[in-house]
Amino acid sequence: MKTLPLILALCGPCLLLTQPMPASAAPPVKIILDVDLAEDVDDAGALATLHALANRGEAEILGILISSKNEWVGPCADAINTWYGRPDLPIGYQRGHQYGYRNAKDSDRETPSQYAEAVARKFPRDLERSSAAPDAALLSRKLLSAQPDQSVTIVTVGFLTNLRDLLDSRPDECSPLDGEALVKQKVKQWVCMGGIFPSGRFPDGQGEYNFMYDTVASVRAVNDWPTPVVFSGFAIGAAIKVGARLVETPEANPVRMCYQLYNGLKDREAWDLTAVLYAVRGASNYWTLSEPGFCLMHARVFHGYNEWIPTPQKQHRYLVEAMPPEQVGKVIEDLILEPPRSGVAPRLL
Ligand SMILES: [Ca+2]
Repeated sequence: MKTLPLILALCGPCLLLTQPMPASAAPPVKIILDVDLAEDVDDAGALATLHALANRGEAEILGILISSKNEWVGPCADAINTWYGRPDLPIGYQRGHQYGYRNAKDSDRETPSQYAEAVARKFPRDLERSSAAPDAALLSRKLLSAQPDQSVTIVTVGFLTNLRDLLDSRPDECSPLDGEALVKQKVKQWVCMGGIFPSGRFPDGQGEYNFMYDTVASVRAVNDWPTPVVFSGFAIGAAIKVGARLVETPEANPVRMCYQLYNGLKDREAWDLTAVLYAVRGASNYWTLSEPGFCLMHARVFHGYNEWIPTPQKQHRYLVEAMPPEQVGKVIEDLILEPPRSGVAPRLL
């Protein structure tokens, strides 16, 4: 936006009428990002991608939701937000029961993380523990109700506990609408890293991790979500690997430390990062969209999996590879290497 007056002065208004508007001229995409930030490290990369896009004026971050059960994940997310100069970004933490392949016998099972506690202890942040953050579903209601109709993109790169709880939420002081009606009114689309398309299952019969982890929530959220949904399925992010070049960023970068502790700063599949990139920039020339259909979730003995049913009656689509994955990876890598906004003074504790 800031370049427009300069272009106008240099080129005159006639040129503006004949040239495509720069991407930055579009209003920033309003994003709520729901991460698990626990058993894998790509959530940290997804947060970095989103902050970089916000710094460029392409995204407005409304809040971060945590879908894993781990008291250090919220503080870790807060540390990353703080590094990027957004220490007061709202964070919501899941409160729902989780029933899936890892926790069918113990719904209170913690989601382990190789890096969340160490990063939270090392970097500045003020959230003491995840459960000190508000209920993610109730925070979502508050954030959504304050926004214009059909304006918010929700991105999930973890489990679907929070979205299930949002759909099931009752009217409150934020809105007289129940969860489904509020989502239908305020959400433009849901972008979900999850599922396998179009097959629905790996050759061994298993479903995709994010869908399986809290299978009961996935069935409710995916089958009943009342707005358009775009899925970045397993294969899209599996073909793109980023992370090793974070070694070029300062040691005061908590995202670098997440990758360091997870895999020694090696490249890692970019599943979660692709969902953020699509949510903000759309398919661009990176991907194309599938035909419309219904991503039907099955709950087979808590090992949930999806089935793709093409139909013009539903508003589900999935990403299809277009640009070579390594080129998309370069776009993502450039974003996660970008420094925080100027004026932010990073430091280690
Ligand atoms: Ca994730």
